Amino acid sequence: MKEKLIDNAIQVLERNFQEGGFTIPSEGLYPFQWKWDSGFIALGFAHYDLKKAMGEIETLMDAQWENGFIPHIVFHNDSDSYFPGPDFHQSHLHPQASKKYRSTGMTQPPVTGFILERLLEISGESHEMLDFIAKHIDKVYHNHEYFYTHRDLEKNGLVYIYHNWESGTDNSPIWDDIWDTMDPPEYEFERRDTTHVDPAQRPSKREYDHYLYIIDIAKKYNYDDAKIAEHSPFLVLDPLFNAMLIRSNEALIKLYGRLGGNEDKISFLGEKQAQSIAGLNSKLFNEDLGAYVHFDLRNNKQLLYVCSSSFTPLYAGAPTQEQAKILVNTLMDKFGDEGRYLCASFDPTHERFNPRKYWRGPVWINLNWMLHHGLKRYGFTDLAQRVKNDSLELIDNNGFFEYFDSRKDNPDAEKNGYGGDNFSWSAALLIDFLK
Ligand code: 2M8
Repeated sequence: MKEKLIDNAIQVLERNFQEGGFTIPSEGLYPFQWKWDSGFIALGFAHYDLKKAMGEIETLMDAQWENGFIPHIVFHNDSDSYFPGPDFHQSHLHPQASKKYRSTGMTQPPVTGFILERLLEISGESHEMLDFIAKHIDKVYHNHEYFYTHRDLEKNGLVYIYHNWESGTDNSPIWDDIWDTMDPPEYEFERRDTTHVDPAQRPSKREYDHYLYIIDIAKKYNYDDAKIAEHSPFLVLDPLFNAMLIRSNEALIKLYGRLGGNEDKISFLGEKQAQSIAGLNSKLFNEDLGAYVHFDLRNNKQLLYVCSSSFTPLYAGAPTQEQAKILVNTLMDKFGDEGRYLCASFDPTHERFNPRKYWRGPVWINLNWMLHHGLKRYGFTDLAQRVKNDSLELIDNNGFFEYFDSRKDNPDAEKNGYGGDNFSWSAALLIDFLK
């Protein structure tokens, strides 16, 4: 079973690999390069083709802006199978945007630091990979500097996101509270995603109006961070996004140590790291819920929901051992029923849970990968193994889907796989799980 699954996963990655040296998440549905997808995809390649793994990171970093920002989509190529494309996003409005590539003017979770660390491990600490890291690490550092300079409004080490697409968890029920504070215009546009995927598994038209309106506000201010912070109705501290930054800081510190020199950078990262961990634990940990939650900066309140992002600080080593125990209790109470695969993307005991709809309930393999490593880090070995086994079983039974129904006995469909098929990070992370 293992070898067959790996072969099939390799086929998915090879099929999604593009001539320009980057990889799309899924044919038709996502025809460009996405930032955090690209990191996970590189891990899959690294197990059998180091050159492709390096190329994946290189093509992403090539689109970095002068201010250190890395966009969430790089439009290396043209395609009319996706909306909104480059003409809507208009990244050129920002004076420091890449002159070489069109992109979006928003970002995604900063995974690249820890991806570099894992690439080095997978390569068996090869000289080739170490040289590659030496060539690119300053760009990742510059990206972290960008976050701490422009996105840390309260100077407590926590960086904000201004759009739900920056979170990666696009239509999480958590954002419903923010949509309630907005009344965007009714946009006229042609949806493309719903020509590839059953609309029941995708966000609604009205949700898209909100997504587009926030981009229009950002464009009005030429993607200026300070103006966005002043005017965006969506301004959130996300535990997943900040956990990724913390985990990547840790990786950069380790990698700089390995390369030698760079004491100034190590000390900057070390200082920020301590602040970010303290910020996460004081501002985003909710004792009553026993989990990390999101914080709505615009309306100055915690958003009181538990979702798979709530557990990602484990991967970053941010919680104390005591907090880690609390998190595991919450995970088992709400998500851990034996009749379910781990880990639903939103609290299955909550009325807003939807087992089939995108980020409103289904299981995602990248979140499971982080949860697995986070649980292992804190010594919850059996539970970590369960998360891994569940991920493998879902893929083995259904294929390399984008997301999966958490119900083992699913009355709604013959299969548990939803969204895009032949999805790159599901394939890449399966390889990393199995190798
Ligand atoms: C999904 O997001 C895009 C917008 O960025 C979309 O729905 O059009 C999310 O799952 C996101 O996390 C992911 O990076 C992207 C590509 O796989 O698709």
